[in-house]
Amino acid sequence: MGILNVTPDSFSDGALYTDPPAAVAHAMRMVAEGAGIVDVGGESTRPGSLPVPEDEQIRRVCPVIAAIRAQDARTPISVDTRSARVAHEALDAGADLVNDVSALRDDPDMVRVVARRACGVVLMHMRGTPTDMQRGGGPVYEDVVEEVLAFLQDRARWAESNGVAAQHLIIDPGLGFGKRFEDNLTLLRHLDRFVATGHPVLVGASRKAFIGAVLNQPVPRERLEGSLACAAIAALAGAAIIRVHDVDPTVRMLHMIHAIRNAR
Ligand code: HH2
Repeated sequence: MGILNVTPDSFSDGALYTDPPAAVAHAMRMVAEGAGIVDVGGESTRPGSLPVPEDEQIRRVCPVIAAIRAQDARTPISVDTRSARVAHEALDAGADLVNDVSALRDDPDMVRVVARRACGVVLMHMRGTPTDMQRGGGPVYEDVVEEVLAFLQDRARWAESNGVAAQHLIIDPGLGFGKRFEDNLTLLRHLDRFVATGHPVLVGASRKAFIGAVLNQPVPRERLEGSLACAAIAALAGAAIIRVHDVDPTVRMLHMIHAIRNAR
């Protein structure tokens, strides 16, 4: 999954793709490099960020989604939003799935939209809100794997009981969203527990602050090697979708893993 942030303020690539032609060109480049999904977002959810009004999100993402769809009829497009109205408009513009970092909690209408449209939906774990989730270094967990797993299973059951088909659900431990630095490493180490639920697992580690903490690298764009290590661990654990900024090196790394795993 290649990331396309149509935002002025995303933590690592803010303002690079606010111009629609530049956004579409970046999407096409990621597809050419091997991205199997393009994730289009109009709201940064970095720690400390504030919500973006729905009209503004729609203005940012819908023309870009429509333009990508016009150039490429095949590659699935997801819309990264917590808003039902943004999801609805994005699906009308040509998106195929909804990536909701609130796991359908923020907008009471979201579950109806994804159930009615019968589209895929990512349920992500987050403790707190983007605005407050990393205050004081992040919340404290007794057992982060058990707690995140229980949350995601609970949200999946709730979505199913509200009409979302089980086969449309994707789960995501939400690296960096209300986690202490070491929680992110623990979640990656025990990703097999999430895979064992039977739901496809999405992992988004790309360029995040915990990688910067391990490698002592404050600049997000300089965190490629750490991001590749996380992606490799996620792939080996059986993650179905890896959300990344740097598609080309990630795809090449995954091809190499695939070749080794298919050797006699
Ligand atoms: N991470 C970010 C945004 N959306 N969605 C899912 N499902 N999983 C993630 O880990 C995830 C996500 C944050 O990364 P990015 O989009 O690069 O930054 P920003 O929120 O600042 O736009």
